[in-house]
Order: sequence, then C-alpha cells, then structure tokens
Amino acid sequence: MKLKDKIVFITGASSGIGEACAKEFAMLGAKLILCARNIEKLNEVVKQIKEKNVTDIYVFQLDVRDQAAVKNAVSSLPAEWKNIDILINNAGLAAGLDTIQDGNIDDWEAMIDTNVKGLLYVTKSILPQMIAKNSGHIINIGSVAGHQVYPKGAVYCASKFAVDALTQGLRMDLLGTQIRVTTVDPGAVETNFSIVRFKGDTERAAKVYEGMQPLTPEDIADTIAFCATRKPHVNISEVLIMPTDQAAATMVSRKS
Ligand code: NDP
Ligand code: 8X3
Repeated sequence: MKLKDKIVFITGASSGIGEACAKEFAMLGAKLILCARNIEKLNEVVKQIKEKNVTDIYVFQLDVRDQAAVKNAVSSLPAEWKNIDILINNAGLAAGLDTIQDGNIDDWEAMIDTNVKGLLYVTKSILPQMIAKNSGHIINIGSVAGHQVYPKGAVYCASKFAVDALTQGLRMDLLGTQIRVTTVDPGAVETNFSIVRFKGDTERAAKVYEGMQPLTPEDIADTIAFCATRKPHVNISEVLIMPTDQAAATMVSRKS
C-alpha cells in the first residue's frame, strides 16, 4: 500500500516516537494531522519536516485526556482533512516508578487517562468516518509493558495491557470491515519517556539506557510504516520489538 497523499493522524507528535513517525510518514508522501499539548514543540517539528518535505500538515494543540476537546477537534477538521486513512495512537506516558502502596494517585490518573481513556476518545471520534468509507488503519503504540509486568510499574503496565486488550477487542468489533488494527509494542526506546517518568531527573533517566543500545524512535517509526504499507488484505496484528540488548522488560545487558 502506498502512503502518497494518505491522511495520517498522529497523537503525541511533539516528541519521540510520534515525532519520528511524523517525519517518516512525511518522507513517504503522506499528509499529516499532528497534535500534542505542547504547541511550540509541535510547530518546531512541523518546521523541521517542511525543511525537507513538501507535504500538507494540519497541526493543533490537544490534550487527549479532554474528551470534549478531542470530539471538538476531530469534528471541526476542515473537509479536506476529514478522510483519515491511518490513526497512530501514540500519545502516552509513564509517571513515576513506585509500588502501589507508595504510588501517587495523580500519576495513576495521568497514565490511565492518557494511555487508556485518551486512546479510546481519539479512536471513537475517528472511527465513524473509517466505518462509513469501509477503510482505514488504527495503529496503537503499546509496549513490552503490555506483555510483562515489572516491579513498581504495575499501573503503567496495566495501562499498556489495556492497550493490548483494546486493540484485540477493536479488531473483533471491526471484523467484516476493511479497517485494520495493529499494536506496535516496543521495549526500551530512548526518547523523553524516562525524563517524563522521572519528572525531569535527566540523570536518573539516562541510567535507564546506560551501557546498552536502546531502540531509536526512528526504529519504531520504520516498523509502523512497515505495518501501514502492507497490502490491504494483510493486517499485522502485533509487533513486539526489542533492542538486541534487552531480552525482557527487566533483563538488559549492560556493558558498563
Ligand atoms: P515522549 O515523552 O518522547 O513522547 C510522548 C508524546 O506523547 C509527546 O509528544 C507528548 O506531547 C505526548 N503526550 C503525552 N501526554 C499527552 C496528552 N495528554 N495529550 C496529548 N499528547 C500527549 O515518549 P515516547 O515517544 O517514548 O512515547 C510515545 C509512546 O510510546 C507512549 O505511548 C509510550 O508509552 C510508548 N512507549 C515508549 C517506550 C519507550 O521506551 N520510550 C517503549 C514502549 C512504548 P506533549 O507533552 O506535547 O503533550
Ligand atoms: C516503555 C518501556 O519497559 O519502560 O513502555 O515500560 S518500559
């Protein structure tokens, strides 16, 4: 399947995997709808894309946790942007690394509201037009954390197990349509993820990737583009993609 002039909607495009996807899909000729909360960072991403590619980009600020804002943003898309071909549900985060007994309830709300409810709000807003034209592709960003629970990560892991369940359920609910549903589930990818998780503690964040070679956001964008470019009768259901230096969520080979 060619991506030229396809409309690709990416949540959380201001950083990391979402940003890399925006750049990869622009290079492949797609038209982009990009959103995130930080509009300055998003505009910088757009500027960088436009320096290299001639492509149409529609950009707006959105907090996926805000149900009304999601609904309004999607319903007020200009007519030429309404026909979304691919939705990449990427916006997400981990907040903190704590046992449940020591956990911070605001952190739990942030993870569940963003990773689970936000993904649902965006999906529900976009699905009707995909169903009406009987085509489309929803690609959710899960995680190895949606396959294996690790100590102090229970709530983040639960949110990614939920992404896996929602992906499987959506595929069942859409059976009989031509809409494809995929989950791409990475292990360690070096992005702002750990800086966000540790609330700006860059030293602690750097330790996550110390002495090992993590995946890059571009590795994930490349995998997502692979899933999106299969023939229409081929649905890649799930991709678990790990650094060679990582065998499981908690098993990493470090050289130093
Ligand atoms: P980054 O922190 O670099 O990027 C996260 C993106 O999500 C940002 O663009 C951020 O934008 C956006 N975002 C966060 N909260 C919201 C919100 N409420 N509304 C809209 N956008 C939001 O991390 P990654 O690129 O690594 O993370 C992307 C996805 O990949 C996440 O779902 C994460 O769980 C998943 N993942 C990451 C792995 C890793 O090791 N890095 C491994 C496996 C999965 P802004 O702050 O501007 O809103
Ligand atoms: C991000 C990867 O292992 O830190 O989903 O949870 S991990």
